Amino acid sequence: MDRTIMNSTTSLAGLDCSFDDAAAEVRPDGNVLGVIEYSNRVGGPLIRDGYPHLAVPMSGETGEAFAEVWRTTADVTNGRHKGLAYSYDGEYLFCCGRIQEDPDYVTATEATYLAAFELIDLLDYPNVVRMWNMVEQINDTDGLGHNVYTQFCRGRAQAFERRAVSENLIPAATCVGNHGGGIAFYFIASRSAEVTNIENPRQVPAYRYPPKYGIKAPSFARATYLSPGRPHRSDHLFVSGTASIIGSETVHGGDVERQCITTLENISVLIGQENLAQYGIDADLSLKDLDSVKVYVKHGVDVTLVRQICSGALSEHAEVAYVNVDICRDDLLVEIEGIVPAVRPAD
Ligand code: 3EB
Repeated sequence: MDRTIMNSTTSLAGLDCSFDDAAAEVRPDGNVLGVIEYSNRVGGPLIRDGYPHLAVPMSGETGEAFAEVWRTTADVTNGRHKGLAYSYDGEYLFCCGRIQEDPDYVTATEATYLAAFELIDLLDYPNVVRMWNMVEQINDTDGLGHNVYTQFCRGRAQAFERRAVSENLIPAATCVGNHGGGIAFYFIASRSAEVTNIENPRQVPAYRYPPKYGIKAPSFARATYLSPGRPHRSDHLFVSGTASIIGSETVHGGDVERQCITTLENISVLIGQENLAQYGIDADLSLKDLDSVKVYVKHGVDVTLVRQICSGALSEHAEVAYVNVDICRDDLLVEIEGIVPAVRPAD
C-alpha cells in the first residue's frame, strides 16, 4: 500500500456528493475522491483515472442508473490495501471494497471490516463518518441456513468489538440489498473533523435492538453530524438509511404509502431542531434541506407512488435517486437516506 501521508492544508477540504449520469465520464481533475456506480453491473473495486471506483448492480426492474461522485477541494492521492481501493485528501478518506459471496459471511465480513479499520489506522483518518453496505440476497438464508443480513450484522459487530469501538461512536450507515456480486461497501472517514452520532427519539438505537432481529444488533447510528471546526467550510449531516420503524418494530407492514410517510416523519424528527439541540447542534432542519437522497424501494411497481410522495416532501432542487433493491427486513418496503450539506444555524 501507499504509505505517503499528505499533511492537511491550512483550510479544511470541502466534501461534496453529486449524482451524475452513470454513462458520463467523470473528469479526473485530481479532486475526485471516488465514484460508486449504481447500475446493472458488477465492477471493482479498482482505481480508475486516479480514483476508487465500484460498480454495484442496483438498478432492478426500473433500470435507473446513476453514478454517485464524491469530490473534495484538495488534491487526492489513491491506493490499494488488502483488496480495498481508497483515496484521501489530508482530511477525508474514501474507501470501497467487496466481500465476495461466501458461505460464511460472518468471518468474511469481520475480516474485511478489520482490513478497513487497519487502513484507517495506517493512514490516520480515525473518525468514521458514514458507511454504506449493499448485500446480495440480503433476506435469504446463506449456505449454513442463516439469514444473510443477520450474518453480516454479526461479522460487522465483531469487527467493531475487536476494535473496541463504543456504541456511541458507531457511525451512520445504510444496509440494503443488491442484485449481485456479494457485499459491496464504501465509507468515508475524517482526520480532524469532529463526528457526532445522533439517535432518533422515535426509535430504539439500532445497536440495542432486541435479539429477535439477530444475535448481534446492527451497528449504526441514525445520523452523523460532521463538523470540520473553524474555519467552517461546511458542516454535513448524514442521515442513515431510515425505514418505517417505531421503537424497534416495523409499522404499516404491506402498506408502502404509509411506510413512506412514516419514514419521512422519522427523518423530520431526527433532523429537527429539538432533537439536534440534544447534541449541542444549533440547526433547524427539515426534509427540504435533504440532498443526495437515495430512496430504496423493494418492489419496482411501488416506485411511482413512492416518487410521488417523496417529491412532494423533498426540495425540488434536491438530487433524488430511486433504487429498486430489497431492504434488510422482509416487511420493509422502503428506506430513505440523505445528506444535509452546509448545515446553517437556526435563525
Ligand atoms: C433499520 O432502521 C432499518 O444495518 O447498517 C437502516 C440503516 C437499516 C442501516 C444497517 C439497517 C442498517 O433498522 C435498516
